[in-house]
Amino acid sequence: MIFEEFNPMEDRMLRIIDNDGNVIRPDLFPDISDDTVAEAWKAMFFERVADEMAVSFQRQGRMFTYPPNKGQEAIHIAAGEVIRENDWLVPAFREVGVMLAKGVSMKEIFLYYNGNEQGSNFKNAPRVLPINVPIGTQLPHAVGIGYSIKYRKEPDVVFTYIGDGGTSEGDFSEALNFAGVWQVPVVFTIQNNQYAISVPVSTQTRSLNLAVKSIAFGIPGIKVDGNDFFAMYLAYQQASEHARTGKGPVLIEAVTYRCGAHTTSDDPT
Ligand SMILES: Cc1ncc(C[n+]2csc(CCOP(=O)(O)OP(=O)(O)O)c2C)c(N)n1
Ligand SMILES: [Mg+2]
Repeated sequence: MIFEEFNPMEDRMLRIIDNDGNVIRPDLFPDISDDTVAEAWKAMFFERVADEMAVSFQRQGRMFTYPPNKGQEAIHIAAGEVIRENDWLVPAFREVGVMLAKGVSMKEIFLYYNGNEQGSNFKNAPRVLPINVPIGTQLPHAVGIGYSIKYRKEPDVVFTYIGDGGTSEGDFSEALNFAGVWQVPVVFTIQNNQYAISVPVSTQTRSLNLAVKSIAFGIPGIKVDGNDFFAMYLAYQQASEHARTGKGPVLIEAVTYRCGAHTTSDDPT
């Protein structure tokens, strides 16, 4: 299990490929077919293009505020390859790729960012909650769904998302506490894109890293290179297996970088 080797107290980060794409941990390389890798690359590329289109539509005055996903695709598509049809997705607002993988359409996402309520009515994507902008409030919902899965003895897992800044919200701690106490099947991902609007992580928290926050709640946590598709795939495989087999929740810190503005309404300079 990677959770023992990458104890967040030691501030180690799971990486399988280096920045040039060389495999640096062949022993950890996930069991994944060439077809799946090709499919994942296409999905990342699709997300990137769709995302750039959304920013462009906003700049043309054809869409309202939009939070770009650029740079965070490996996290989303690794989750998309692992998440099952009956698993739940409880998103924040910067996970377009996972939503697409669950069957949400780009049309629905564009409708949402045009302020049309039909953009939260996912016709072909059951078990996906709407985009959630009030920071952190999605996590208690994810834990509640996890509780119901456990109560009904179903084999499903909840995938939920929050940003680095969101970890300072009370909802984060409340959700992780209940998840730990109840041992619910929830995989929490912190997308650490280094900033909360313009607040860097260094002024957000004095914590050694964000994965280490799991320890106080008695649940496994792991810091992963969020730009390394294979590392994220392995982390999601093992975390969802852990949750699905009744061993309780997992907290993944996915270290990435927000390449775009916080939203199209913000000035990244
Ligand atoms: C409760 C609440 N407070 C403030 C905001 C305004 N707000 C929107 S996004 C954001 C920062 C979020 O940063 P982070 O959690 O790191 O996620 P990221 O945007 O980087 O994906 C803030 C403060 C909000 N939406 N909800
Ligand atoms: Mg952030």
